[in-house]
Amino acid sequence: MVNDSGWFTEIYPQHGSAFSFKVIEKLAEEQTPFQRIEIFETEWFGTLMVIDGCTMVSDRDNFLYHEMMTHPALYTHPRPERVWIIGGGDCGSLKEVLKHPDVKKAVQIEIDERVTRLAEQYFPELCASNGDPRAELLFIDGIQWVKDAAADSVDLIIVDSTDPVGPAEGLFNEAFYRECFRCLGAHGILVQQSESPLFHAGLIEAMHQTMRGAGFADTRSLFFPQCIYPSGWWSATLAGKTVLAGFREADARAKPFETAYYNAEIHRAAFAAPEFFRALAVNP
Ligand code: AG3
Repeated sequence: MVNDSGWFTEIYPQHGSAFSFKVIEKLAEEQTPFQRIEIFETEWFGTLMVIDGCTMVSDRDNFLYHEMMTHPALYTHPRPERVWIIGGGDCGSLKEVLKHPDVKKAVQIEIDERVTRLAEQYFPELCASNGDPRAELLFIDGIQWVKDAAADSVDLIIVDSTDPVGPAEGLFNEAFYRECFRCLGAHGILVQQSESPLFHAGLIEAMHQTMRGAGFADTRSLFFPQCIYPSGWWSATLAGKTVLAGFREADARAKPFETAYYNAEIHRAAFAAPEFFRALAVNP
């Protein structure tokens, strides 16, 4: 909602706080069968996509999220060739995945085609690699896709979803994680956006337990700043079929592509858990 002075605010009612953007103009608004999508031109953050009142991507800071949702997991896996992105309709994660020359196939499974069509129009930079012959864009239910897929058919599954309410709710439970586990190859990794370490520590802890309950041998969270999301501090959680300690550090140091945030030092630092997480058995 934009107020009379031209500010869009996402309110976090359970946490007595909010984040606002000075809006220049509303560029688009659409109710799809799944959700309400709005696109704003803002004063400093550039173009902003909002879904059901929640901020999704801005031109200015999406690099943080998209780089940290992809490169740490890609450099943790010994040889990631087959990648699925569940959700991620703005194509920002897809673009980062395709920067890895080892990736042979990247399938984006987004339930709402309108997210991608609006991203193509208003976030052309994020969609710049969509024509890559290794990329495939599907507009179907990711939960069903994973259920129908064969065992050992993917190396890395990236769950780039909205908050765990509405269409994304079914992406945060043991049944879904079990299907992911089944589809992953020997050193397979699942990485999922896991909300704010400050606001949603309980959710992160539950994710670790549920992922392990689904059969994963190891789970680990990583942390990064994201000022447009609740609390300004965000996380992603990895679940591995094998131990997740360590990464292909030499490869990360010699990465053959540009990033704005990710590098080998950031990779290492991102997995350091805050002291208050010790009691939660996250990153033991
Ligand atoms: N996915 C994470 C969005 C969660 C933000 N939550 C909120 N604003 N309440 C973003 C999709 C980027 N590809």
